[in-house]
Amino acid sequence: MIVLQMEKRVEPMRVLVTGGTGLVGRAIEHVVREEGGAREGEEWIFVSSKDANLMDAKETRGLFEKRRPSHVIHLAAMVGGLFRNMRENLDFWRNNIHINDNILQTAHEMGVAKVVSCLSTCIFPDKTTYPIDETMIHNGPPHNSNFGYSYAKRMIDVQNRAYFQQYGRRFTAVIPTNVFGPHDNFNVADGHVLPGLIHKAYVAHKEGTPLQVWGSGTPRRQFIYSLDLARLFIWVLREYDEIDPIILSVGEEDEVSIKEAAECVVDALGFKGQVVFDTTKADGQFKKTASNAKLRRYLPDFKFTPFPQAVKETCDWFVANYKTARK
Ligand code: NAP
Ligand code: GFB
Repeated sequence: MIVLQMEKRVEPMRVLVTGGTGLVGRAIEHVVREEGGAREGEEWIFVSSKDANLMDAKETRGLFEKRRPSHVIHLAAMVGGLFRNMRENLDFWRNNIHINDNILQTAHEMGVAKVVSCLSTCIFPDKTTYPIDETMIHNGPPHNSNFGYSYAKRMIDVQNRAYFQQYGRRFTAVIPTNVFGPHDNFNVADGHVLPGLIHKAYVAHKEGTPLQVWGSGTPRRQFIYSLDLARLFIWVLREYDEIDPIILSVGEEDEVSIKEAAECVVDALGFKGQVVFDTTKADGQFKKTASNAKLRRYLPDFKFTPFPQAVKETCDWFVANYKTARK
């Protein structure tokens, strides 16, 4: 474990949040703007691909020269659910490798004090013991459904260690489990399971048709509410001084089956129709149970939003923003 006891920064941070218009970025913006997540004099800048295509080194450099961040929360990525990953492994690899290398190398060249990047619990070895912890990232090949995305994400950890070893750079990463919440990608073909089920249940309710849950419903997942992740992300930026990554997830005991997650969506939307399981569709990884013991050692009292409440808030947001939601 590499722990840096650096003197805490005196002048206020100027934080660049890449991927600032996505699910996680919008949650961090909400916490910063509405929950007093920012401190006196700090500047928080939330950017999207409209500000710079981060797959392009020149555009990345231009963004950093314009914004001159002291800190970076790096979220920007090509992101998708199981089915998009199964279709586009090469693009997930290439796009994310370019984005990540441009961000880290530019942050190094521009003397950024700290970068916090984003891995995922789906990048761990497929054949593994449980619960998974931070030491196991490179212990074997990831699940075949998303090897492109997984290997690209694992390289962030390799790069973080290399920038520290060669230049002493404070580049670290968090490892969120499945995230959901307002501003999610509700596109059924490309998105993740919870926004997909919310979108499908909403349409089924309107059309009086059955809700189609893909797969057997038996796989298990730990879901973290985007607003909880955002609160933890801001703590990591301010207080976490390790180069090694940290898992940000609810506990193993909060893991639910896809069937139970679907039932939660059905309750939240008041769906009364039939629920059917399309077992011709893939199940993906059966489980990727992660331990949050390291997080608990730092933050023993952090309270996660109860899953049913988080699902209800997400459903209410989707219904209220149906016209403009990504779908
Ligand atoms: P998202 O909703 O799909 O948002 C992706 C963000 O990245 C958007 O702001 C997008 O901007 C930006 N982006 C994509 N390609 C870009 C490019 N070439 N140049 C500049 N910006 C680009 O993703 P998310 O769910 O918030 O994920 C955020 C981070 O969390 C990602 O690193 C992801 O791997 C990680 N993560 C997500 C989950 C999950 O379940 N969602 C789980 C674990 C880890 P545009 O809108 O302009 O394209
Ligand atoms: O969120 P998800 O697409 O990705 O969940 P993963 C897939 C699981 O949910 C499978 C079932 O068991 C699917 O059969 N499922 C049921 C559905 N109905 C649906 C639906 O309408 N849409 C979707 N998408 N699934 C991803 C990785 O794995 O985890 C990504 O592939 C990413 O790289 C993400 O890291 C966090 O949880 O299986």
